[in-house]
Amino acid sequence: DIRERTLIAVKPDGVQRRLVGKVIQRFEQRGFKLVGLKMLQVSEDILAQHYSHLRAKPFYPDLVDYMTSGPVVIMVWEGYNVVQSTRSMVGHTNPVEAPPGTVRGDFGLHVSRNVVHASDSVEGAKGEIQLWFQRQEILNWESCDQAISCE
Ligand code: YYY
Ligand code: MG
Repeated sequence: DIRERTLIAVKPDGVQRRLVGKVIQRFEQRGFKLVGLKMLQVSEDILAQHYSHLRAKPFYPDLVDYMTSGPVVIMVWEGYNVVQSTRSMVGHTNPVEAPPGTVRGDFGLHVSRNVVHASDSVEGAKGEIQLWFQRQEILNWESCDQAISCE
């Protein structure tokens, strides 16, 4: 599906370390289309929904502290197989296991400071995009290189 979408976020450590541009550049270069982008201070409420599957984990309180420690940049990216492709570009959750060339493998040091978030399934992405974005914040623009980018 060429209209597949995913939610990508540069987490507070990535913003603090001035990695926002580098992260965006990777997905642009790969050929994906940016259709939503904003910077915000995350609330505990939205985080509790976003990470509801992790609420019982021992690291959850630290995860909340980390994710609310400063602004994040959240984005919606669109394109063919964007969920799977961006997951592989982001790399394993634990940067130690993420190969060089991936965002976490190139920029991350520790599982609790792993620079970015990326949705892990098409269904999950739909829910996350609804949670983080209003409908009118996502732009359906046509790119001039459609033939090249398989749109
Ligand atoms: O999707 P992904 O971010 O790769 O991993 P998840 O299993 O969804 O965990 C979300 C988030 O939780 C992870 O990016 C860092 C944090 N975390 C942690 O701090 N310590 C762990 N042992 C596992 C996950
Ligand atoms: Mg996840």
